[in-house]
Amino acid sequence: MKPQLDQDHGRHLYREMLRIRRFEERCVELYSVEKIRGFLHLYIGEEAVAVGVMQTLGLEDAVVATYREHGHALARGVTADSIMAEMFGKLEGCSRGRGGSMHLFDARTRFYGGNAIVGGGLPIAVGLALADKLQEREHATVCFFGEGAVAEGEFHESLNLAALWDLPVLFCCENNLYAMGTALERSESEIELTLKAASYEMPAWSVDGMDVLAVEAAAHRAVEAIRAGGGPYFLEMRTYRFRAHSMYDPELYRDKSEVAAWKQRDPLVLFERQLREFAFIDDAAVAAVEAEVADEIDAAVEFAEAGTLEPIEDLTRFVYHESTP
Ligand SMILES: Cc1ncc(C[n+]2csc(CCOP(=O)(O)OP(=O)(O)O)c2C)c(N)n1
Repeated sequence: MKPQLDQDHGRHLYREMLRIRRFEERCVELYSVEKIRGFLHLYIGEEAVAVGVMQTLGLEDAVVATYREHGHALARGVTADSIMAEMFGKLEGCSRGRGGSMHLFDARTRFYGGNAIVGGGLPIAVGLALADKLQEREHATVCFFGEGAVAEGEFHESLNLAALWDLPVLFCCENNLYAMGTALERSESEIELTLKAASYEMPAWSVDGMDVLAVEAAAHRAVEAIRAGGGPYFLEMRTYRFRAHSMYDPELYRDKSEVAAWKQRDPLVLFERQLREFAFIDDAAVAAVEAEVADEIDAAVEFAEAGTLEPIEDLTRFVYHESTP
């Protein structure tokens, strides 16, 4: 973490969070007119986590995420064009239109999904980190997953092997309190997630996931230690999703008042307030970022609209391995 936040970096963080927020708001509109179909899990409310963590990574590091991954992909540098085209199921999408919202993938930025299986990304992250370690590359792998994944065997197997083999991986648990409609305390006997990680002998701490600077500072500390050969780290990001689990969810498991209380801690609003206090932004600067982000998203939608659907002859392509250049 930089000792002092400077204006450029502050504006960059704000802009990155805003890109995710506005991108997903547009996705909701496009979903309602059936331009985007299938599942759509929104990250709105959790933007500070992906943006804060991503600041600590270099291009050679790897990222693994879940099905709620539009924000991670955008913050990682996958272009809005290729993500939107993927949402539309177009060939120009980052997964060739075959993955859709839950399976964004981009080898160029070492973004290894977009994984629809709860907990499924953890063993992938361990494998990537193992490959880096065996090939003596000083890279880190960051794995994002929800707190619902801690109930899966893959969580325990992955943490165990990562610790046993001292692998360079950051387990980043996005604890938004609910796995679909199930509150953490209804599925776990131990709800202090850092204790679970500590039981595998790895450093673990909890972070305010609504505060982008706190996230960045914690991730920076962990990633530096990982790069220095410190083995795996675990961070619990305490966050909240403002929207439904997916597009259809009556949200009977939580009170409206709880949602409203968390919205008081909206990461974008909190950070904007902070930036204004530091005199790093003003109304004109906010308007300029909004306009810039709106242009980027308009262009992405145009790009996706103009994209191509996969020809029917390609239906059975990639069923078996096929090399890509
Ligand atoms: C192995 C597996 N079991 C069940 C599901 C169905 N499912 C999809 S999302 C979800 C909830 C996961 O919650 P969490 O891991 O906390 O992530 P969040 O959605 O809160 O980001 C479940 C149970 C699945 N996709 N994979």
